[in-house]
Amino acid sequence: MKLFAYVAVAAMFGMVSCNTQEDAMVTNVEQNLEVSASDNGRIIPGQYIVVFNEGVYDTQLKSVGNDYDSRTKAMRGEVENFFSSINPNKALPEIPYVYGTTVVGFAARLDDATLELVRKDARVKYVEADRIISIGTPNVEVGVKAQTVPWGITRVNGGVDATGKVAWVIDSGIDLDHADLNVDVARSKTFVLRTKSADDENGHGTHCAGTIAAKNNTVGVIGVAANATVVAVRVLDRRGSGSNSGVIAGVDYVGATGKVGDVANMSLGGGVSTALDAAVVAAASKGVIFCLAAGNETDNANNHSPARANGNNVYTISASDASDKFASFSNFGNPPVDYCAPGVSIYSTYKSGGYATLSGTSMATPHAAGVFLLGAARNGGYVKSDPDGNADPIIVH
Ligand SMILES: [Ca+2]
Ligand SMILES: [Ca+2]
Ligand SMILES: [Ca+2]
Repeated sequence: MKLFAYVAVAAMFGMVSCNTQEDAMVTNVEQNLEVSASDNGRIIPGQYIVVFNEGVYDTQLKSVGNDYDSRTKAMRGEVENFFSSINPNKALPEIPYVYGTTVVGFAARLDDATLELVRKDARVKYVEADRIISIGTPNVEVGVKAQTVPWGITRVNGGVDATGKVAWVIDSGIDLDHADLNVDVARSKTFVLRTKSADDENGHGTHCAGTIAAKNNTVGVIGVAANATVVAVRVLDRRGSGSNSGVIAGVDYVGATGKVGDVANMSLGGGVSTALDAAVVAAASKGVIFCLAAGNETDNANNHSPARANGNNVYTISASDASDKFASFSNFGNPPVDYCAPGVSIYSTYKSGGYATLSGTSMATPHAAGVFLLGAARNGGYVKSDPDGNADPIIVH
């Protein structure tokens, strides 16, 4: 296949697979710095995700209610107090993100001495090295045509009106004024540092949004849950790169702001991240249905986050082609994979008002997200040639 809209990175590097997180993380920092040849999966030197033990800040967070901005503001104050308490004579470190809804914690740039103090503090559950998450640059066919029904929409019994339903697309943003999408601009938000808009400069997020919910009108495509509202939660930049810490911030926002019955789409992934998995499971437990790409490494999905996360309302999606054959690139393994969905040569909306054909579990996942927006999922037969020997059900409405 020539197109990989989703390129996760874990296979290139050593993984954290033990429970002694802190030591494993530090070891991985060193290993990864030695082997990193590109931005994909690279540890972000000196940047860490810190998760507090359950309950440490319950009292403070309860007093501010459930609003995302209030919770993150309160949490920022607590994190600043935390640093004052462990390091009273030192200036605050740079703290790009704080989390107050799903995992409770923060991301910060830490020198080695401060990192040691953080790791030893009794309030801290674990510390992870932050990493780059990156998606590949796909080949793109751009143009506006009379409305067609892409094969995947037909396969999952989509194209059903879902006006008023809401899908959160945690990705590169969404083309906010695309004529074939209903974007909730007010609730769209960017978590990419030094950007102000959730508008999509890559195209990947807009493509996912179109498969979920493109309008049934006279142009372009139609989504599985046609005419539904999409909200851009921008965590990837114009190159399709982001950080685990930024993705967790996006999940935290959806966990605080999403409503029961909404769907969240995560067509991204990377190495194992305990914090990212925990954030997804916690957000989903509040009633938003999360659909996660299995990944494109022809690997066991248990080696990748958030694909390996399991919990209530959490579904991991592998990819099939138009013949119901398992896509050669798709990750596998049950659990965590729950359903297979169309992910090869998928035509959908793209940045700047365009349309494009892409392949990947990134494209399969929004088919599942659309089905869940329409209601309960059904088994539409089993995928052929599933490499784990346990054929995944193909999701349909
Ligand atoms: Ca359309
Ligand atoms: Ca699962
Ligand atoms: Ca399987």
